[in-house]
Amino acid sequence: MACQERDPTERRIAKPVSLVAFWPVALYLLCMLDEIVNAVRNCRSCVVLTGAGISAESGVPTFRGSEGLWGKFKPEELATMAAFISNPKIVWEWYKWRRQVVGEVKPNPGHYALRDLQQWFDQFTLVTQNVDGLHRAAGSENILELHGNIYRNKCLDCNHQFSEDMDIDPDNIPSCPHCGGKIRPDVVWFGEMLDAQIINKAFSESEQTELFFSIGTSAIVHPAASLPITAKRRGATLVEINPEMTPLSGLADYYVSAKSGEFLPTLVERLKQTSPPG
Ligand code: BV8
Ligand code: ZN
Repeated sequence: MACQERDPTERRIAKPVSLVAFWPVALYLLCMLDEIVNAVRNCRSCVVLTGAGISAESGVPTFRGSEGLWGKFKPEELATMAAFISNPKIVWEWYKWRRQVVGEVKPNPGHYALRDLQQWFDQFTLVTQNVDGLHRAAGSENILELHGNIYRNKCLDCNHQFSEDMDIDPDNIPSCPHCGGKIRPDVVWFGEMLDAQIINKAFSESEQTELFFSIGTSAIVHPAASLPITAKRRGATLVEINPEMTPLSGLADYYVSAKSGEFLPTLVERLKQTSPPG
């Protein structure tokens, strides 16, 4: 369902540059910014999908960036049941390393801007692929964590949930007191189904939303990558924010090649200037 006032056939692309050297492009970016401000003002509902990119400026390695590798392993190789069955020690060492990294960082201005953006909408849903918990730490509400949360633990066999402050020793992985199964991180591994309630909610919101932001995701991992496509097919205005183009960029009404920690605060600032919420 599209917002008023936007010509659906028109697609706009903006590249941030230093204002001095390329004022025409900067002007272009400002126009783009104002059009996105208009879209926000004319829409009552919004879904935001985030990926590792929104946490990059907090110091959390992305998956596909060069720093996404852990030792010689690709995330897709470690974040699987097969890897855990064949080598639970190395998988737990990876998750302990990531818990430590995430435990030492703070949300960045991109996370806080999304917390604030919520107030311009009657219906706002924040859907994240990230397991780092930084959206919640920034104070966002109504978050759908599609792929789980790195701090939580559960039993491999009976799915019993265990408290977050369980300290796991990869050399001596604790067993479930209920069924004896091994304790694993409560995240969704490749090849595993997502929580039906969470993914169904994400799709139903994406089917009804007027505005959809895809932020800091390479838009490759499914079913998450299908959410913006579903929204666009239902007539929503699609905005993508990513310094690099993705398979989604061709479909976006507005592709903003920018860092989320820089563009989102600018957007919220502009909204505060032009149309205070409420
Ligand atoms: C499933 C939790 C049923 C664990 C994760 C259809 C087609 C093809 C394949 C499939 C398909 N359906 C299912 C599959 C298989 C698979 C899949 O999609 N594979 C991919 C690799 C093709 N999907 C699954 O297995 C899913 N389960 O479908 O079950 C089923 C099962 C079997 C077969 C059929 C159906 C489960 C997927 C969830 C896996 N778990 N994470 C953990 O974290 O340890 S996925 C994990 O990787 C993340 O959660 C995230 O989803 C993904 C990484 O993607 P991004 O977050 O986008 O990060 P990435 O590094 O790739 O990109 C970062 C982007 O940010 C870049 O574009 C960069 O330019 C940008 N950026 C950088 N800096 C900034 C920035 N942007 C803005 N600002 C900045 N400063
Ligand atoms: Zn158990």
